[in-house]
Amino acid sequence: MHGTLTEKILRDHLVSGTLEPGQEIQIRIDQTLTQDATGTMADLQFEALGVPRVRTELSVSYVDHNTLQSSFENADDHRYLQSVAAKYGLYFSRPGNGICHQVHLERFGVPGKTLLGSDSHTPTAGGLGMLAMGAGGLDVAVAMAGLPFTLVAPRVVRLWLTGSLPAWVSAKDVILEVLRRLTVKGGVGKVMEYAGPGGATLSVPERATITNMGAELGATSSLFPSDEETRRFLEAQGRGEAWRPLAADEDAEYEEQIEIDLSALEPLVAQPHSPDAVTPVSEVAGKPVDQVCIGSCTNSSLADLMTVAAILRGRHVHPRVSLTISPGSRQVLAMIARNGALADLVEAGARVLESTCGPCIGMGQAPVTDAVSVRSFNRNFPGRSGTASAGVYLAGPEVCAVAALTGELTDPRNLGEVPEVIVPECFEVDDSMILPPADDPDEVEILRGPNIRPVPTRGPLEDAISLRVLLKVGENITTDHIMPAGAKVLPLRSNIPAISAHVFGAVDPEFAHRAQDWGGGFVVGGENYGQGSSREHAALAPMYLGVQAVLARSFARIHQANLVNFGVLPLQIAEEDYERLAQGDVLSLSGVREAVRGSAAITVQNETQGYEFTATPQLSPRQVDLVLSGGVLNYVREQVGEGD
Ligand code: MIC
Ligand code: SF4
Repeated sequence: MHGTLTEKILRDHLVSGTLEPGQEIQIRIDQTLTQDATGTMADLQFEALGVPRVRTELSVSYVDHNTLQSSFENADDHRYLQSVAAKYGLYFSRPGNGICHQVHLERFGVPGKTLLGSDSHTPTAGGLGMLAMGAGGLDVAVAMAGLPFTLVAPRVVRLWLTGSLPAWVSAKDVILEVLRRLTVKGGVGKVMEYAGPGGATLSVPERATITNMGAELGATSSLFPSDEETRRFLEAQGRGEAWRPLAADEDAEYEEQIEIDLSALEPLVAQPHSPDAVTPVSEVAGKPVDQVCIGSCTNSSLADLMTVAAILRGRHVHPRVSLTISPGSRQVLAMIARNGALADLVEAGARVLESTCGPCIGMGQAPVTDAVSVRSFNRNFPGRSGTASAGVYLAGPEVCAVAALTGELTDPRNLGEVPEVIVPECFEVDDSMILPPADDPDEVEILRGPNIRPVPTRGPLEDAISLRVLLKVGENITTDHIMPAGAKVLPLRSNIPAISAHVFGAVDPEFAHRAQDWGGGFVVGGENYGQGSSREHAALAPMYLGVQAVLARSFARIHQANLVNFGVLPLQIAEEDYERLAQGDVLSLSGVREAVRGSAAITVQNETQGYEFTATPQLSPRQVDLVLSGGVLNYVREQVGEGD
C-alpha cells in the first residue's frame, strides 16, 4: 500500500501495529457518527464505559432511520439520544434534518480525517477524501471514549477512472459497474481508492454515491482524493477552511488495479435480490414497474433531485406507479423548495416524504404484492422493502425518474436530450436543526422510556459445547436476513429481549422458538456470512437466544467483529463440511477454550451423522480474550474487577 492515500491517512492515525495488509492495526478516530437505529445501543454502551465526555474531535448523533412514530418507542429513543448527546458532548442532528451520511458530507466531513460510524454506509464521506468506516455500535462507543479502533490493515485497490460520463449515465452506474465486475464479496479486506482524470470530473456528491456503495462490495472503505472539486464543494458549504489537498503518490503501490472508462458506461440496474446482479437497463427494458423510490444516502443530493425534477417537469407519473421522493437532507429539501424543483416533483405526482431513510429501511412504503420496485437506493435484499414478494431493482436517479413516467423499465437514452441542471455555487446553510452539546452537562438528565432495556450479556465461553444446528443458510446471507429491519421491528432496537423474537424471521419464522426450545445452538452459513449492515443486533439477538457459534465458510468484516463483541464464536469451515451439515445435527465441540487461545482448529463431532471435522476460530489476536470472556462488556468488567 506504499504511497497510497489510504496509507497516508492510516499512517497519520496509527497508534500501534504495522501497516502491512492482513496485520491488525489500531488507529485514532477523529470523528464518529451514530444513527438512531444503532445509536441507542451505542449510547447505552458508551454510558456503561463511564467516560464523562466524548473524547473525539467531533461526534454526531443523527436521527434518520426510525422516524415513523406509530407508537411511543421511536420517540422515546429519540429523546434518550438527545439527552445523551447533550450530556456527553455530541452534536445532535434532529429528526427531519436529514440522512446521517448526506448531512455528514455537507456539514462535517473533513479530508484526511478518520470517521467511524455505526452504519455500514459511513464510507460515503470517502467522497471528501476522508477515511470513513462502518462498525458495530460498541466499537463506535469505544471510539467515542477516545480509544483507538482496531482493524485489519487493508489491501488497497486502485480504481483508475478515465473519460467522462455520457448523457443519462450517472455515478450510480460507475459503482454498479464495479459491483458487476467484483461482486458483493469483491471488496472484503480492501480499501477501494478512486483516482484518475475521470474521477476529477465527478462532483463530491457523485463521488459519495460511489464510495457509499463500496459497502455493497464488502469493502472496508472507499475514497477519492481531495482536489479542486472537493475545495469547491466545501466552499459551497461555507466550510472552505476544512479543505486540504490530498492524493496518492505518483508511484504508489497497489495490490490490484482496475480501469474504468466512464465514457463507455451505459445505464445499468441491479436486479433482485442482490446489488451485484447488474445488467444494462436496456436488457430488462419493458418490465412493468409498480413503485419508484428516489432518495437514500446513495442518491439524494441536490443535483440528484434537481435532475429528477427536470426529467419530470411538465409530465405525469404513470398511473400504475407510486413515486416517492426522500430528500437527503433538510438543506436539499429547502433548496428544491425555493428553486421550484419541489413544485415540479409534486405536480408530476410524486409523494414527497421526510428527509430520512424511509423506504430504504422499510420504514413505510412497502410496495404492492409481487411488486417491481425501482429504487435509487443501495440494497435490494429480499424482504427489505417490507413486501416479501417484491423484487427491487437498484438504479440511478435518471433511470428511476424515467421508469416513473413510462411505467416500465426504460433505457433513459430513448427520451432524447438529458435536461441540463445547474447546481448553485453556494448551498443554503442552516444548522439550526443540529443541537450542540449542553454547556452544563451536570444539569442534563438522561431520559429513558420503557422501551430502553439494558444490553444483555452472556457467560464466558464454555470449553465443551454440545448443541444442535438451529439453522443452515446459504451464501451471502445479509444482516437483513438475520435481523430484519422495517417499521414493525426497528422500534425494538433498544429492547433486545423483544427484538430477538424476530431473528431470521423472514428465513424461518420458527427460528426464535426453536432456539429457545433447544437451549441455544449453532448457525451454519456459506461464504460472506453477515454481509450488509453494521447492525450489532444481528449478533446480539442471536446471542440472547443462545447461539454459541456460527460455522460459516467466511464472514463479512463488520458482522465478524459484532459476533466477537457479543461473545459468539465465528468458526470457519471447509466447503465439504458446509455441504454435509444439516439442520438438527447435534455437534459436540470440546477443548474449545484451549483451541481459541492457541488459534488452533477445533475438532467437531457430528453426533447425528457420526463423523468428525474441524472448525477454525476466525479471530485476530486481540479478539481471543474478548471471545473467551464472552464478549467485550464481560471482558471490560473482568479487567476492571481485576484492577480492584
Ligand atoms: C442499512 O442500510 O441496512 C442500515 C439500516 O442503515 C444499517 C444500520 C442499521 O441496521 O441500523 C447499516 O447499513 O449499517
Ligand atoms: Fe439509511 Fe438506507 Fe442509507 Fe442505510 S442505506 S443509512 S437505511 S438510507
